Amino acid sequence: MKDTFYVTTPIYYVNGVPHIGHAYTTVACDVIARYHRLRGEAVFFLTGTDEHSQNVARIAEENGVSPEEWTDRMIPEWKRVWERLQISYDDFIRTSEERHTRAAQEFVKALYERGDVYLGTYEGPYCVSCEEFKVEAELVDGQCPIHRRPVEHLSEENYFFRLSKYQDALLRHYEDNPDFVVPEERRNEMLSFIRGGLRDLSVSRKSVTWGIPLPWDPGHVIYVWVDALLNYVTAAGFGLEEGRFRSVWPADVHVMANDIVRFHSVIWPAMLMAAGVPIPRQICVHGYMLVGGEKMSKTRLTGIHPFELVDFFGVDAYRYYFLREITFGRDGSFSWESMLARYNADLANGWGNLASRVLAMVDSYFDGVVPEPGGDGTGVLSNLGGELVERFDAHMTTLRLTDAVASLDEFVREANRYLVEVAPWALAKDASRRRELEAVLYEALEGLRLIALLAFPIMPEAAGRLWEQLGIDDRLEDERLPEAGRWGRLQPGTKVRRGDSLFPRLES
Ligand code: ME8
Repeated sequence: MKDTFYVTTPIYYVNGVPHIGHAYTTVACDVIARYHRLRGEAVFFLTGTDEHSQNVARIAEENGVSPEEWTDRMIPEWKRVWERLQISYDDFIRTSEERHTRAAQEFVKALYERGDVYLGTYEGPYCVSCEEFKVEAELVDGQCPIHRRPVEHLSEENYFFRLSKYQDALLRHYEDNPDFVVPEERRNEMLSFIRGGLRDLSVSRKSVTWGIPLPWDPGHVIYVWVDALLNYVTAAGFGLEEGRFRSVWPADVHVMANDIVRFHSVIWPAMLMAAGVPIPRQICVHGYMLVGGEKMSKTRLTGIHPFELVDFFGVDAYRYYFLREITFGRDGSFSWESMLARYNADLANGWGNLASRVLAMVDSYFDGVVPEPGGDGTGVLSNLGGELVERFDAHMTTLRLTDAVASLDEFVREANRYLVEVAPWALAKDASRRRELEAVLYEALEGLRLIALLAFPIMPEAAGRLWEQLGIDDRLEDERLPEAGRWGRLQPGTKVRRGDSLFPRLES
């Protein structure tokens, strides 16, 4: 029985190193995975690499090594970036691994045996950068509209998948599952694409040798996109570990940018239908990271390496910035200026300042010991905190990641405003108002506890440091919602530990 929340990134081509576009998807998936763990769910978070691409074969050749050597050399580069960005993937699949190649062969063989794969000839344009069969009408001046590079003209024997046969079944699936593709604009695009009529799809290449051979006709290799999509089932144990496969599949959400949504929301579900395997629950599409108004890309050498930013801003700010600044689902640009401005305004002045002023007051007014809460339980922050936990959960579970992050940031602002309003520093001067002072600082500390808890999926290191400063014995990674989200769990008498500022101000 399915009992595991399963989230995936695309598996990336390893013809280069990651840029902030790849990291955007991967960080988003990590936040989703971490949040579901916080809710106490079993989670399977998968990422990996797509290795059988002609682009990989070419760059290997240019560098005078075999594709295998090239990919072996690139994998540590990718893993190094994910490690530094605190990506908590549960598995990293490489399509060159035997567990993948064997199960992928099983899958295509099943389609062949069911009569959904037949031999034919493909004639037409092909973009190697997209690894995609194109139609003439899509081309701009004979070039791929996405990569602005000349296409190849292929004429070769291919095996075809009867994609056209699944047109009606796909339309029905979209109707029965209105949230299958989000956001809605993307769903509508895919619906009109399907309604426009589906052509059968080449699923093998004869003139290519870098790939997985077709089991019944090893003169062909599996078309790289079919090979790649299958990673989502092969990593879940398809064909090899049936018990595990049943507990994990179908995937809850495949996350990606708009460039590859057609593969995921048309071809992939049709392949699964043909094989009699359940369809993933959701395809979630985010926008492009733009450079000079165009999609940042490896091919066009406009990629920025994540470390260029992490070295200056730190990992937490990096993760926070992109989710907060670029509305999840929309295109957006990065700039140093906006990142610096947001860092200082939100994180240094907002989050960092809240934590340091509250902890400093607890230190000086209560010797660093968490005071007793107010008796009436009607504090401003306790009400807001309850709402926050609910709102945050609703946003996260519907993948409105920017709204989730923004709601937390808004709570930080409210907390800072509250402190200015009640002015505990003034209360502290009046001995008769000691009880009020206690209640206010308890509210503020408990607010900080909620902030650390909900920020944990987004900024794991900073949240951990804040948690430690609050002096809570239980480990943050062991906390579970909804219990941990209830107001008032911070124990009076706990000794806080003032530490370094969470987000020191940065100058350009
Ligand atoms: O397409 N903005 O791999 P890929 C936002 N191997 N996201 C971006 C981006 C940008 N400028 N550039 C890349 C492939 N991405 C296939 C996938 S999956 C079965 C096979 C992210 O290395 C985004 O998630 O070209 C996009 O969909 C993906 O990287 C494409 O990665």
